[in-house]
Formats: sequence, C-alpha cells, structure tokens
Amino acid sequence: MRTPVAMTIAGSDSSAGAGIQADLKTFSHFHVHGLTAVTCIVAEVPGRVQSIQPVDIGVVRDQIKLGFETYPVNAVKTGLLYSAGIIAALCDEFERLPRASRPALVVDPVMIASSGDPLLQPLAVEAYEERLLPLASLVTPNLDEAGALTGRKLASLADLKAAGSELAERFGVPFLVKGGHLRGKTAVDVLFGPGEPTEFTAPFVQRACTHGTGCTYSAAIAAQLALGQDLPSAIGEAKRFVTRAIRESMDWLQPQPVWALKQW
Ligand code: PXL
Repeated sequence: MRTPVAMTIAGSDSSAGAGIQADLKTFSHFHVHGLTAVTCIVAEVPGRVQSIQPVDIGVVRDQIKLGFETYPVNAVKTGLLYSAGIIAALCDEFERLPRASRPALVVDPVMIASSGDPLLQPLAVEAYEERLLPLASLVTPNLDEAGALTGRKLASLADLKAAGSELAERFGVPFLVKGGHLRGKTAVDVLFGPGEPTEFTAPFVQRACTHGTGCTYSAAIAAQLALGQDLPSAIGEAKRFVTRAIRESMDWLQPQPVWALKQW
C-alpha cells in the first residue's frame, strides 16, 4: 500500500481547531500523509485572535520547495497566507514545477477569522487575484470572501450564484462558493466549473462553535483529490465529512484531579 501525500500551506492556530492543525488531522483521517508549510503563528482561541506573527518569507519558501523536491505531492491546500510576499513565494515555487506534474491546488482564500478579526493584509487580496487564483484547481470562498472578491455584499442564494459564476468566469478556474453563512434549513454550496453549476446540500447544523470548519472542508477536498477522486466526488465526500464533524463537535472533559490521584 502506497500512501498519498498532500501539503498544507497555512497558519498555525494555537487552539488547534483551524489552520495547519485542522488540516493535518483531516489528512490523517483520510490516511493521507500531510506536509506542512507554516506561514504564520496565530495565538488565538475560538472568537478571539490575540496576536499573529508571520514566518520569514524565505523560510516559507524553503518549506514548500523542500516538500516539492522530496515527496510526490499529489495535492496542495492553501489556507491563511497572510501577505502578498508569501503568496508570491508560493506562486514562484508552484510555477517552477513542470505544468504536467503539478499537484491539484485547492485555494481556501482565508481573509477574516470567524471572530471577525482580519487575518490577511489588504495588499494580499491583489496578489491572490493576480497570481494565485488563476493557478487553482478549486477556490473555496465562503460568502464573505466571495463578496470581497466581487466587491459586493452577498446576502442570498441568488447573490451567491451570481457571484460564483462571475468568479469562475473571471479567473478561469472552478469555484465552490459556500452558503453556510446564509443559515437556512440546509447548508448549500455551489460548484461553478465548466458545465452546469452543481449544488452540494447538507442539513444546517446549529452549533455554537464552527471555528475551523472552512479549513477542515478544504483540507478534506485536498485529501480526496490526493486519493485520486474527481472534483465533484471529492467535494461530496468532504461535505459529508465536515457536516459530521460539526454535528459531533467535541465537549471538553474538565480536569479531574481527584480521579487522577485515584489512578495513581
Ligand atoms: O478559520 C480560518 C483560519 C485559518 N487559519 C488560521 C486561523 C483561522 C481562524 O482563526 O487561525 C491559522
């Protein structure tokens, strides 16, 4: 049995529900080996971003370059990229690969944390538009991110569909626009590609904490692509996985010193 390899290029979330940590756990779930290129370190808990430190651009570049040189990387997923300089380094390394042997590239254009805190420098949006999005095999914006890319506020499924077809047309790559933020009875995501748009629907799960669901979803798509699935099957499988992850999200066991002592 050979193990497929995927790479995540994303930020570190100290609460480990989003970012690199969510990506690695998701890759492991699907028995895909995950390589990591850490772009920044975020001190945070769900709902509160305390501080962000970007990693030196040369070190980000080396993590990506070494991974590509050493492993048969079959899929790449990008999350929080933080700055235009990091995006440029990533694009340089990706474009260096021969076109025919480039891995699938899933771009999750992370811009704002679910707490509302900005995570991406404003100039980085231009770098996304000019260099990274045209290289993607799939871009997975939520409603706010699709709104930032179209320059409009999106508030309905009709707005989502108009934005999705506009973005897929403009960048010439497939877009999966996620409608979970519409908070309907169902969570509808729509894939805009070369053919007719395809809808992916799951029951909307009411949960207080959805921190990291976007990261988990795009990592699951990348894992499925690394396993050789086509795009619609990969998205379908990933959507089922993330819906279950939200439904079964964890409650914490409180520290129990008395219990620990009894064991001793
Ligand atoms: O969920 C978006 C996200 C992505 N990546 C990192 C994050 C967050 C959200 O807080 O910290 C590193």
